[in-house]
Amino acid sequence: MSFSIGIIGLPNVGKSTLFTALTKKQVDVSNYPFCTIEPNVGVVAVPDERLDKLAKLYNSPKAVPTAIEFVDIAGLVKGAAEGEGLGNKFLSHIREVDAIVEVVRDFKSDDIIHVHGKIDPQDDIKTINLELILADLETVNKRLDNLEKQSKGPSNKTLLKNIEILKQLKKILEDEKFAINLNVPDEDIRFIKELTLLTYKPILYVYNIAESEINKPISGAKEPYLAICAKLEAELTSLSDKEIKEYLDSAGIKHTGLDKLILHSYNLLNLITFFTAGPKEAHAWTVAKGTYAPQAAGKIHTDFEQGFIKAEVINWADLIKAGSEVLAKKQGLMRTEGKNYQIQDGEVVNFLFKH
Ligand SMILES: Nc1nc2c(ncn2[C@@H]2O[C@H](COP(=O)(O)OP(=O)(O)OP(=O)(O)O)[C@@H](O)[C@H]2O)c(=O)[nH]1
Ligand SMILES: [Mg+2]
Repeated sequence: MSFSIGIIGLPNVGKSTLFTALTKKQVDVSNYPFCTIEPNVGVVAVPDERLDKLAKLYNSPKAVPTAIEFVDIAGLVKGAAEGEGLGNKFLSHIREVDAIVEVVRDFKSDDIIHVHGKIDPQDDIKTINLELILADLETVNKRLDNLEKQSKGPSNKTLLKNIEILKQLKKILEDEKFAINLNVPDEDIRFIKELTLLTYKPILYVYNIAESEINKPISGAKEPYLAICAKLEAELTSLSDKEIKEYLDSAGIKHTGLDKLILHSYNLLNLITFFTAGPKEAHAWTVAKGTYAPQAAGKIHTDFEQGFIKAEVINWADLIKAGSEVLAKKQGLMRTEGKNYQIQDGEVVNFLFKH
């Protein structure tokens, strides 16, 4: 299983330009057996300097980064929720992703048509977000109808509670707010997640700006956001690593816009990264926050989960500071944890299991 980010926005705003730039950073997919490879899906490595440092420490010839999928979704137009443009088909593509990157155009060009005839990113965001809200409202109304019919039968506590949640969601959406704004106890989140609402997904706004505007703050931008020049990023991907480094140094920045986009997107998903490292390879793995040690082991191999005995765990920075695993053990920095331990972000783990 890998996590996916859908790139959405009005037509002609630079989604495919960004996507194509991202696909230049495609990982070697043979390391990621569960990835779906379709033309509009790009599997991209998540840059992580912790992994690079661990690979160095262990002299691992290979470093396998964790990866996320980006999905290039066709442009959305006003009225999509009623089937305008590619309409529902396109909305169903968004339903399948774990988080959304919403691209808005903030660059001027007489050659490239803007569907609304003017450059107004805030207004574009309103248009798109309203379509997402309307699509969700339809989902909620359908489900509500359905459950209300069922509630005419023998009464059932869960059913009544779910109807109540749907009514609250309906109210929020009718106020043109996102479903994510609804506060419910943890136990009810599952029901809401099953509805696969578009406005319950984490979202990042990407302002596609002109190259000349880079480093200028955007006033009134919708949070959380990132400003990127898609065209420049696309050009950068054809440079060598050395040339990119020179460019970054001369511009006085640490990461390319594309790397920032990948990192921000990864962070949106609320995941953690843990590492395994040895003489063959250093490997970064992704799991949801709160994952227990055996399930984290299962991410590597199902046998690891079934035969799980214990895990030796150390924070990556402590390990680097100690200088080696042996020295870390001597200093008592490596802990042994059992099946009720939740793996934390940045930990290096040795799983011990019986065959
Ligand atoms: N000047 C400039 N042009 C850009 C930039 N980003 C994209 N473009 C141009 O805008 C046009 C549309 O870009 P695409 O990436 O195809 O847009 P899209 O959002 O995928 O469009 P649809 O797939 O039709 O929804 C292309 O001609 C791009 O070269 C930019 O940052 N600056
Ligand atoms: Mg496109």
